[in-house]
Amino acid sequence: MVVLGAGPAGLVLGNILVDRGIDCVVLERAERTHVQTRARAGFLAANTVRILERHGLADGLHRRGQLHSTCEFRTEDGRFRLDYGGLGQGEPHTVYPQQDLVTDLLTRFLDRGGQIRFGSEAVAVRAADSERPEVAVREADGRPALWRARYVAGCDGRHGAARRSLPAGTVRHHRDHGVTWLGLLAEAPPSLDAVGYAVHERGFAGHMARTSEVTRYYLQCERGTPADAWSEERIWDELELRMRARTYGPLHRGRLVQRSVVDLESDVLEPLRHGALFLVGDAAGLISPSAAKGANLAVLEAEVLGRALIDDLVVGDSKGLDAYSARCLTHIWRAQEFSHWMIGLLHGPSGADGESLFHNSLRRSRLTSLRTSRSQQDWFAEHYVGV
Ligand code: RFL
Repeated sequence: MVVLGAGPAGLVLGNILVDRGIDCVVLERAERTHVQTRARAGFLAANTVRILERHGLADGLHRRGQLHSTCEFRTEDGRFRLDYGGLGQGEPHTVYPQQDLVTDLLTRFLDRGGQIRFGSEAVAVRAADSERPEVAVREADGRPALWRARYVAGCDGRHGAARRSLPAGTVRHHRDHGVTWLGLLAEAPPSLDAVGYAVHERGFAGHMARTSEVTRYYLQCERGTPADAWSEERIWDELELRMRARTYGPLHRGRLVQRSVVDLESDVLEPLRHGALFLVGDAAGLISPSAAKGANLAVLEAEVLGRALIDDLVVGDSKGLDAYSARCLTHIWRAQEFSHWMIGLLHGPSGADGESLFHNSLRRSRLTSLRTSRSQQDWFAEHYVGV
């Protein structure tokens, strides 16, 4: 088995396979330190935690992760909180930085005897109609190599080789939501004990705890804004303005240690299987970070594929592999639908024309429903924490 990419998808899959004695190599383009320090996600759904527990991969998150179950909306109509951990299915998030999870998964994979080659970049995958699939690789020293395996898992993200190697006729559903966020990581403790969503006429601002010393913030900006366009002071001033710090209290400021520009985009590829090649995680579909679903879907899909591969390779039952694409697409589309709904909840056009006014009034009405309707709150909680 060849797995492309050592992100959450590739490493969960690799762990599930080596744990059952299936020969598996992970090819990773980047160096180990890069993989272990890349800060991205942080909110793990309850089902993600259960999957990781089932495969003996949850020790670190239980030791160092924090349960999180409240979000706060700040809008032109005031603020309200939802204790979503007590609504819907009654499940909290576990906040655990993605780079810590990846480090745990990597350590466990190597302990279990898994093989990983850092600095090995997959260049092309020939698996769609081949009996003996091949992965062409550029090794760390620049030399070409060829890996052959029964199956290939494309867990190499949105810019990986798996996506580039798909046969003509693969369908790509795509949406550019027309919204851009500046993603920020601050060396500062969280400023509120909740996920903060600020809806403001100047644009969205978000606050998400990562650890007791690190907080992620998002600031909606114009499309095309370079990551370094704003000074730190301007960013903090703008965050405080949109989060209405004068009314609700100042933010804990700190050094901004990471900035990235995120154009909110979603896509889903269909099908997720092409002969012996399976797409998993961001390689299968990209989901905007508005509802924090990407890493959770990656873990879920890795488990679905891992179990199906075990059935096929150990017991000779290929039904799970045949059903992989349809099964995952059902989960992916539910997450996409909620994520899309969140984008509509948190952003509105800035103009004063009739269409913008109409859209913003709908958004306010949606927030009012969320504030006042118990059934709407249960629906929100179930989809917010669920994958
Ligand atoms: P990854 O994590 O991108 O890993 C892919 C790996 O493949 C390697 N690679 C290759 N290796 C070999 N050959 C090639 N040709 C290769 N090309 C690439 C890469 O180096 C990398 O190591 O994909 P994976 O495993 O599918 O995991 C997906 C998640 O990382 C992603 O969905 C999340 O980070 C999304 N996301 C969030 N998801 C959540 O569930 N909760 C969150 O709170 C959350 N916050 C976020 C996020 C994504 C963000 N970014 C990227 C915009 C916050 C941010 C800012």
